[in-house]
Amino acid sequence: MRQKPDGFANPIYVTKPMLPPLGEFTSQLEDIWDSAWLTNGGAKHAALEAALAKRLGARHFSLFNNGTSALLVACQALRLAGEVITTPFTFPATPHVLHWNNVTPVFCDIDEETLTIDPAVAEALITPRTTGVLGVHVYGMPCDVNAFERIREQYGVKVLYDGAHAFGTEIDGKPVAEFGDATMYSFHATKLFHSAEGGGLAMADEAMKRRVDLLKNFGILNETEVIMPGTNGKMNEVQAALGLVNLAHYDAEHAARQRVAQVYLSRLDEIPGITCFRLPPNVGHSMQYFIVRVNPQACGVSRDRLYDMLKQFNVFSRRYFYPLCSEHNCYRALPSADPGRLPIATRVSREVLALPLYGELGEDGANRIVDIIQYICNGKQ
Ligand code: T4K
Repeated sequence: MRQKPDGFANPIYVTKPMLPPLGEFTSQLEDIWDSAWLTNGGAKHAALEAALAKRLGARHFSLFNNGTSALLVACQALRLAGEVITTPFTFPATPHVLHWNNVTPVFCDIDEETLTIDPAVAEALITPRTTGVLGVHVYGMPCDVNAFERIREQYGVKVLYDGAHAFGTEIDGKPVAEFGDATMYSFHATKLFHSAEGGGLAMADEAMKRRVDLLKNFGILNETEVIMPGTNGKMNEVQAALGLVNLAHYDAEHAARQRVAQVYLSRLDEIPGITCFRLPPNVGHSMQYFIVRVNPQACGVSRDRLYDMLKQFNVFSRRYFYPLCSEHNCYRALPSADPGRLPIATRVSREVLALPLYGELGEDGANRIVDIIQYICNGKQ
């Protein structure tokens, strides 16, 4: 057996937030101090909203304090009600926003290759109560947007995308923001582009943008008129300032992550039972996550064993998204949560592992992680 590789001296997590030189951020903070304007639609908010609309190719765009608020408000603005078809293979925020809007999530199985909701299965789940589809561009892999466009037109349902992982994702050169009624983005610290916490909503329709902007600020039209029951979803000036600084470093971080991913792609597939999740060549990659699927029979080691063993080398991978949302107590009683109806999602959730992906890891760090995985799998630990 090969010699045991050294573990890392410090913990290596699934991600490490991009942090700009501190001076760039403090210089933005000086503007905020000078203006004494901290939130409620200040200059930084306006600048970041405009910059991101351009960067993401969004016809209309609204900033939020986090991605979950953006999705909550999108459900309100699109007047989703009754049932909405969604994926169980996602972060819990996705079905939660439906629940908070008194909408029943209807879990739909995923496609084996794309890991996004299968449009044929989704179509079969449409009932007279269905008002929409909430698809997730999971790991930055776009849903079958053309199939859902047809479903939207044929059945008159809304199509909302959770694009929390899809900053920069393109299909045939077109940004994902161009598809569906709206797309949510998350700018959480764990995302490549982030504002510590933050989110955004790209929308096709100008009237929706007006409604969304009201809804995220309590429905306040002016000092004496509140025209709808809104919430507080506003991004503040400090978040927006961090976003502005980080946006300038986005391309460099994206390129650095591509170099890390290239190491994984070139070496991991050689390990029996490990398969890298690859995006098709017509999809521009968000570089948000690097995913492998573990086939325990071929590998000799289960996904969970690999996940546990990696910790002994100070590598903290993540099992995004296990368990499925449909397996959590708050959803498991729903008829659509029956694992028998979700065979692909159930199996895939037991195979996937997110490996560390961030620029600072470097090719050297990625090579060391591959050496460790090779050692664990070859030794059938
Ligand atoms: N839809 C989808 C599909 C999503 O994936 C998410 C969020 C949302 C909706 C909701 O968007 P937001 O409302 O959050 O904008 C993390 C993130 O908190 C969450 O934003 C993200 N998805 C999810 C996939 O990952 P956890 O519970 O895994 O986070 P945590 O605290 O375990 O962090 C993961 C690792 O990142 C840590 O092991 C270390 C590292 N880390 C984390 C933080 C917060 C750092 O190095 N520095 C940090 O500041 O949820």
